[in-house]
Amino acid sequence: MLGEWLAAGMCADMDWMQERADERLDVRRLFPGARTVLSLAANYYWWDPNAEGSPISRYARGRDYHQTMRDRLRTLRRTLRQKFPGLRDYAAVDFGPVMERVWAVRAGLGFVGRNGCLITRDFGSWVFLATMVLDAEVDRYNERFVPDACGDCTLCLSACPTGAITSDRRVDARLCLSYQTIENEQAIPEPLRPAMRNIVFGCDVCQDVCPLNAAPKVAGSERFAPRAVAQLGARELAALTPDEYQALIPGTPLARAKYDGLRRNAAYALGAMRDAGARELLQRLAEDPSDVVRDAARWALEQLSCAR
Ligand code: B12
Ligand code: SF4
Ligand code: SF4
Repeated sequence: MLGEWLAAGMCADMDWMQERADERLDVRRLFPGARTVLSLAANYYWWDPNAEGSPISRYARGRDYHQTMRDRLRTLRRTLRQKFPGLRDYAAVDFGPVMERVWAVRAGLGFVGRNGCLITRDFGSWVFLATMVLDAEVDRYNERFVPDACGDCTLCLSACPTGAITSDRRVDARLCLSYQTIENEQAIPEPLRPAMRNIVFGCDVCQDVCPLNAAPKVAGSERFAPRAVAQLGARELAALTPDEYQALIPGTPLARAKYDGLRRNAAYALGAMRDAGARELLQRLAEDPSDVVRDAARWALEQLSCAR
């Protein structure tokens, strides 16, 4: 399935998905001697009335989850090695060449829904995944899989603002606003921009509409609590100064978009929302030294001039 997704070009310009595809498909190539895969999920859902309505997707509102999950993996490694000295492992969160959702399904943590997300029984899809490969066999491995609970529902398919979800549960990154706002460093393709209404970093639309996410539980760790940046709207994000950026963004997932990428996204969002109150700010950004910010602000100003 990964091969078809790559061959169809659905990974957009994420070349790193192509480069180590053989290791992704077989952990024994990634970690010779692999005998067991442990799959871990952590609930990150958080309710903070000041952050509801933020244009930043939920996963990115708190401290960078890579660090939190790595810390947890380190603790697990220490515990395992105390009990089993000499045990070797390979551990990964997100960036490692590991099919984390596939392993989570095999480990019985959940199933992959029509929106392409791993959905757990207890926490819906608001979970981060991490994977640890061991060079030893466990006594018992999972044999009970979580059944598909999508049934006849197709809410995520119709809600996706860009039609990025295919009928066979794949996400075409080229059309996905999560990819566009996080990974794409160039201008976002024009046909997708009007869909960026209140979407500045990441996208939660296909998870927000999911009935299996209707009763979320708040995460147990303060590390997932939204930071001050989650109280800002698209206008404030577009207007961030370098000093404000330094105070608010490092240590959160938002740092991946960098200063210009974040302001670029926010300018598109203001244009998509036809926010007339942002005209002056957009006029200033239309003269910004950054090409991507300038272009986004000019596009946004054009949207204001066609506003009814
Ligand atoms: C590339 C990537 C993206 C890309 C492409 C998304 C995609 N769906 O492929 C982009 C940038 C768009 C993206 C977006 C998001 N991502 Co992302 N992403 C990844 C990454 C690095 C690789 C995913 C991958 O291999 N894709 C290729 C496709 C073909 O594989 P797949 O997604 O695993 O899906 C296949 C399998 O699930 C398989 N399958 C389904 N059921 C079964 C059953 C069995 C038995 C088997 C064998 C296979 C199988 O069929 C699917 C289609 O082929 C993973 C981390 C990792 N290393 O795995 C994080 C990861 C998947 N992302 C994550 C998150 C949180 C997100 C976002 C929610 C962030 C956001 N809010 O904006 C969105 C969600 C978008 C969506 N609807 O999927 C989490 C997923 C958490 C979850 N509950 O599922 C991960 C696991 C990161 C992590 N460590 O927590 N992401
Ligand atoms: S994350 Fe947004 S753009 Fe991507 S598939 Fe889901 S709803 Fe569509
Ligand atoms: S919205 Fe419906 S179809 Fe989509 S993942 Fe949730 S239950 Fe499945």
